[in-house]
Amino acid sequence: MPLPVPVLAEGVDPAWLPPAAFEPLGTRRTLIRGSGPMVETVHGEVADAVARFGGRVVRDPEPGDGMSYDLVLELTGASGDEGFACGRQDGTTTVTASGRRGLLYGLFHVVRLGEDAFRGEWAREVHQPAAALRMVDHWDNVAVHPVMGQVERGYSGGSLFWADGRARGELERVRAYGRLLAACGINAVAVNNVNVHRTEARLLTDRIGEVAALADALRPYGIRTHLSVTFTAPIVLAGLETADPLDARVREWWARATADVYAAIPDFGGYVVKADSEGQPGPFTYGRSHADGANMLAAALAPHGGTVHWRAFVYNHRQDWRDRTTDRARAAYDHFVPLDGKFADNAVLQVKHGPMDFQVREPVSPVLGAMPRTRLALELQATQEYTGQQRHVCWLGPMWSEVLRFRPEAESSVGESAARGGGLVAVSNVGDDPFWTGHPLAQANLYTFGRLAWQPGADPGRLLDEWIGLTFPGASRRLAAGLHAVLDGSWQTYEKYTAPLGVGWMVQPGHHYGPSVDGYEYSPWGTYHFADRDGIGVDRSAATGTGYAAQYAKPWSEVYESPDTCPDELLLFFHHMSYGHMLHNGKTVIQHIYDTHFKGVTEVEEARETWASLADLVDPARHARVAERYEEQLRSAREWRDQVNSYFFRKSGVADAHGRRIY
Ligand code: GCV
Repeated sequence: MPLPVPVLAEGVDPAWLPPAAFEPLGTRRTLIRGSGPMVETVHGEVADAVARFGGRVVRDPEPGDGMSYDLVLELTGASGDEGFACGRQDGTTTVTASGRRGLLYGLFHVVRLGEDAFRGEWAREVHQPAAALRMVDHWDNVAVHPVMGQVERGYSGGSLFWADGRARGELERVRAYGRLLAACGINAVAVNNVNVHRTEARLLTDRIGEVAALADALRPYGIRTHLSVTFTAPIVLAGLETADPLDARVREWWARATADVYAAIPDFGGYVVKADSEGQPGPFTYGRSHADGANMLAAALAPHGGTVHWRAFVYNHRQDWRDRTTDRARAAYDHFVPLDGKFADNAVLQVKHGPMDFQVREPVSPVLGAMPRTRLALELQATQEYTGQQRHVCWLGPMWSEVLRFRPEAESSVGESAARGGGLVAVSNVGDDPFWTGHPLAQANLYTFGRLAWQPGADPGRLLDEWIGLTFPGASRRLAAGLHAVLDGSWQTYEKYTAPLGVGWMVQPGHHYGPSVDGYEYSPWGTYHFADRDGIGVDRSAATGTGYAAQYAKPWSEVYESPDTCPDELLLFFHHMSYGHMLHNGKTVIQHIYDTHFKGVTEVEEARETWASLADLVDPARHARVAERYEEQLRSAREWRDQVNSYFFRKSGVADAHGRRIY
């Protein structure tokens, strides 16, 4: 039986799968061959499209039925292969896949191509995802957390999965979410926050049925479900007096608990673990290493084909700002690189893209080039914790692409090694908001992430074209150009009016929205800029600083070591510089700060105008939501400009060369 396409509740935005995107497919004759659940998903999609647009769909006809087809979708096997081949000959476009998910991805490829899928002739192309794991991690709490709320760092309303301590039970919306994810190539979802509190811990055991219901809803779209677990589960859930990873009773408990999980969810993906980090418990309590901790869970998962994603986000968050020897940026490398080669085959070390915490500009984490014998996954943040919290437009495609293309060592880029190793992960930016991502244009971030996980070397601009083509079917040139104008450079615009030259932070403590230059300066979190009357920045050189620059292989260790060769945009991350230091761009540090902050605000003003000019081309609800958010973005950008410029004017005493208003 074809699986019906999920029905969206009134007012919920179809995002990049509006019915109109299916028109080229829906007006044609399609033949589907093969059997199995995913074929039913594909059949349901085509049946829905032809019901709307008047085409036809036929399933496994008798040989010699005499019909000719515009599209043939054929599943030839039942392997785990996710690739597909497609081509067009003699008026028929053919998609073949030997694995079930491949057929679904092939179908969405045809949808993306639109009319082009049915034009001319083209040779058979093979499409294969670079990374086997393409995951979104939800930082969703089951119970509303007193400080972090329902979704930690969530800017899109509540959770799709949980509400006020219980499973939300809106599985049709979850299905629709799975469908959107599949259409951009994502194949795994972790359904709860990595900070695992008391209620959430129980998802592993007596509440596993609630996770199984989500897994059932997501499975038809090729998505495996993962769970964040607490390292102390044996203590908090079973009353053992220890969680020591080398204790036989602990290991046995995990083995049994994991077997029960698989009894409920046979294709369960595995565990995500935040250990010894920001108050979450971990193996250090027992004098054990992170490899000991990860390998214990890997052993429990191995008989069932599961994987543990162990996060490398481990650092001292009880620092004293006067201690200049402790450098948070060094922490992941110092903790994990000595463990290279010690992790089990089904243990993946999940590494944030930068050494700090998803700032608008950070160097690529040196861990990503330093553990050749460990499966590494790259973790990106789609939720815009430090990039405007989905009130600001900040399309992160170009930033992520830069990270993925970076070559920490000669052999491979970050994208290539993550794809070969543990995969690509993004912290989700989705919630129960009618636009899914709060800011409608933030949908482009999730879409771009999925497509980059499939093909890390892809040109992000081309992926944005895809997103525009799907989300706004038949978009006029003016609309497409307008969308590019507001999105293409939005990351750099955001960078201009916030913290300068890679120094980071300068946000309001706690919620991280809006400027506070000294917000974290004297705090225990280890996030400093060290600005004084003479200069700003953190000396991370090997010669005179914390030695962080030496964590990179050559040439990067040398490039970053000296202010002469360090790229401007990272200068203050690596060096403490005088305000009068001349950048490669021909400006002094202080003048660069002033200029970028004025420029950033101007760019937001222009983007707001551009968006206003598109009112006749965009659905009114979507247009209004974006327009309203531009008002806030502009207010906030001006606040950033004034706070940052005033702070550095007062600190340095250096006037703006152009005499603009600085308070
Ligand atoms: C889930 C940052 C965020 C935390 C988050 C943490 C992490 O510190 O502010 O909210 O916790 O990263 O990635 O674990």
